[in-house]
Amino acid sequence: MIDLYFWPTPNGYKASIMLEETGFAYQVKPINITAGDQFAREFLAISPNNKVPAIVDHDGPGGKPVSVFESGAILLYLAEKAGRLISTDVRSRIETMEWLMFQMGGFGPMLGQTHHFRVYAPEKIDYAVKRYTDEATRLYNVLEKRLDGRDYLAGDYSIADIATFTWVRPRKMQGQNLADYPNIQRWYNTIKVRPAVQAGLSVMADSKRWEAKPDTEAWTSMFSNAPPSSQTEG
Ligand SMILES: N[C@@H](CCC(=O)N[C@@H](CS)C(=O)NCC(=O)O)C(=O)O
Repeated sequence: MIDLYFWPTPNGYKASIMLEETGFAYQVKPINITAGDQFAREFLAISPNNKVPAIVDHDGPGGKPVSVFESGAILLYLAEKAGRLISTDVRSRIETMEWLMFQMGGFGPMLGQTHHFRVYAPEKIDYAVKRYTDEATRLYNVLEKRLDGRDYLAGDYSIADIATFTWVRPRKMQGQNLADYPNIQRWYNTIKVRPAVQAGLSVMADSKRWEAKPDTEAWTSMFSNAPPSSQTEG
């Protein structure tokens, strides 16, 4: 059994989709990042950067429990455990790693900042909105070019596609429209209808918060690097 420490966000969905794709038994442990759960001592012992997702695999290496934080590390761990969604051929594997790292180091973090300055920032800073919207457009163009004449980012459907797909979903928050990117649109529509993707996206669907304007407590919890006062009082 795998415990999935989760909240329904783009990074969280990478892990839920991957667990559905691989078919490992898992149970969801909600970490409400809008209420400060990510700062709880027990969660920090598993995820020291106070972020979801994280997993605990009770049947880890040697049959002993192991915890994994960082969505890219979780994808790699589960792909290796399952022997699926990453190639064993060295050259194909390098390509999967390249596009996974592109997502982890650029596509995700930059788009996260785009969300922040376009949607969540308490004041509108035109420079930041333009800077990050332009960067989002640049990254989408990199993706569009890569998908020209290719079904997936690196050979067959892989963890690189899962990681990137979940960040294309909130594209409206990034000022992006798939009509401008025909290759991304084709790729996105193919992945979207996979039963495991649909199942992964339905985990905690009722608690979806990332497209809404957070209230003051949620904003404090997510963006001030400290739990909201309701978690610290008493
Ligand atoms: N690099 C990390 C980023 C994870 C991340 O940013 N998680 C967000 C939700 S998408 C979070 O937990 N935020 C809570 C916080 O920063 O306090 C990963 O890919 O796992």
